[in-house]
Amino acid sequence: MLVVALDPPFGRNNDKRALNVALETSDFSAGYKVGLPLILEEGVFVVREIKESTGKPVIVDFKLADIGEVMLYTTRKLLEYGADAIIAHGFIGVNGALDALISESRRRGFHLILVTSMTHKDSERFIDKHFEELLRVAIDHEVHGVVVPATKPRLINIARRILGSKFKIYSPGIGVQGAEPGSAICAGADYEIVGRLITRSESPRKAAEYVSRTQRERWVECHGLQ
Ligand code: 3DU
Repeated sequence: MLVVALDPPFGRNNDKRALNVALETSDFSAGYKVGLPLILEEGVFVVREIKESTGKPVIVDFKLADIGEVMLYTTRKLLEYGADAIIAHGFIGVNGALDALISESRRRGFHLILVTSMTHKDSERFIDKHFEELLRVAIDHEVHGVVVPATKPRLINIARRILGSKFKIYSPGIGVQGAEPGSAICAGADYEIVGRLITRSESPRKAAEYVSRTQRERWVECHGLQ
């Protein structure tokens, strides 16, 4: 249920590498998310290093939003470096853009995850106005999952209702951005994406253990034992 977002800097003096944080937290993490900050800091080889050392999948989050050809080239490169999943913006649309990634994900078997809302304030002005249409893009093209913020549990409820159980919901915004660990799981998310609460803590292992335990407790409270 926990995906650790490995965004630098790590620790108080940026004294750790992403791999150390990944290894410390791997008992509690279902996977890792890396973005441009880490790849610019440590190089793209870090994707395979994390994947092979932890045995966990790595989601590469460039929030792609470009013409299909450019997103396809970027994605193929990232797959060469070991990416298991790619995050793209739903708002870019399918024709001439996401269609390239959708067919490549079917061909190559990587997971495509679409952003349908974001945590920052102005997501309401633009992206959120099309939230349900973006969910529809995910359904119509049978992508793996969507990103819906933990800070907007109402949207997670709506997404779960519309998507059913076939699609994964990934929710960032836990900890520093204000949502409580377990709250998105309670609202219907499959995974909580957690960065600084874990990566900047004195002990990433203890922080990840705390998040994971809280998620399990909240799961039982909200959904029963199942
Ligand atoms: O706030 P944190 O340190 O837990 O990091 C959250 C991560 O989730 C970070 O990698 C960011 O790129 C991603 N994310 C959001 O924070 C908000 C969004 O709407 C989408 C992704």
